[in-house]
Amino acid sequence: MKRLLQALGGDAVWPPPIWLMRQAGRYLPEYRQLRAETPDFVSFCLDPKRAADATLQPIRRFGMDGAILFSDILILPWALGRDLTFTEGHGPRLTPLRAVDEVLALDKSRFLDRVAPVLETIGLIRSELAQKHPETALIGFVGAPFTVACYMIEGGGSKEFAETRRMAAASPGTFDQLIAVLTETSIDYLSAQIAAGAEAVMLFDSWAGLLSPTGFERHVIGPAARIAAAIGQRHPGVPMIGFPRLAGTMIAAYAEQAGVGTVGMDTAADPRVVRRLVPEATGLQGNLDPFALLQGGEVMEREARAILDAMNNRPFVFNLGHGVMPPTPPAHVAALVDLVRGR
Ligand code: 1CP
Repeated sequence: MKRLLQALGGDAVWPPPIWLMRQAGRYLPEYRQLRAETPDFVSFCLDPKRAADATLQPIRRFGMDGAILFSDILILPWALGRDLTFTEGHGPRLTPLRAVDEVLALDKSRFLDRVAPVLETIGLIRSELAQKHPETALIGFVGAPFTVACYMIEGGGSKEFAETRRMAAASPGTFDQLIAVLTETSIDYLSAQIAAGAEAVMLFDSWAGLLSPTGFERHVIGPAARIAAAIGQRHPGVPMIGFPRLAGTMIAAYAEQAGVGTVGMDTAADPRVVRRLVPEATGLQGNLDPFALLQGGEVMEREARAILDAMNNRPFVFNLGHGVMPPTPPAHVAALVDLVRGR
């Protein structure tokens, strides 16, 4: 069995498998070149040949244990009929969603047709992996409902997501309906990704840490538990990773109740403490500081070894605490892979 799938299945594989969030992206010259051919980012994500190529670039260079589908968490709202553009330097822009009518108008009947190119991408990736990188497993993903709702309501990125949190408090009926639609469509989308060839799936809840404990239980743990239960029923044995970023002490409740087999730790989480907080059976993933990777050398080595020491003899997947930063030298990534593999 592929080492990543073994670890996600609950085995303490050592040395641990490694892949990195945002391992495909602007720090790679070959990515910048490929990306320049399609200035529109949504079109790039929906171009199966190019998206498969972007997915495979870090695998060809570093031989990671996991390949993550090249796409974006905002393709789901786009497929549900929301306008989406990515502007250079500003990140994503969506038409802000503020009214219950707009939730009711989300096009749940045709969204799977609109993501057909993404499913085709998955098939292309799997065939190249089978031929050239038989040890690498393909990870599919969605944004978790709360994080996707943040971008849909706010209309783009934000530090505080004030409108989103205001809606959750002031119009809980509307907010819950949006979360419910995102939960149901995420289940169908992940299920379609698995049917197309994804071997594991991940839920990115990048903004989970904005919520109070009660909000976290309701909008982060609740939807994750529904998604994990449905995927477990439809696709027994396909592992799921949940990443409730900046969850703090709520990582314990998430690990116990969300029903995902593996929990991603963010940069701020202390792996020695998390190890004690979460049940033995839960796998962990993370959490090297992306700035330590950017720095490389002794800083990176010291930080990476501390994580490895804390995770010894536990089902574990080495990763970053958040995505690779664009100025990161690719040589630092190669050195990290060697270090984790004990070479
Ligand atoms: O021009 C470019 O190349 C755009 C940069 C970029 C890339 C490379 C964006 C825009 N998205 C992606 C790909 C991507 N996004 C992947 C697949 C590639 C990989 O990981 O190797 C994945 C899994 C994501 C997930 C994603 N998109 C998240 C969750 C993880 C996280 O980083 O917290 C989020 C929050 C997004 C939204 C998004 N898309 C892009 C940007 C710049 C952002 C962040 C916007 C913001 O809040 O500032």
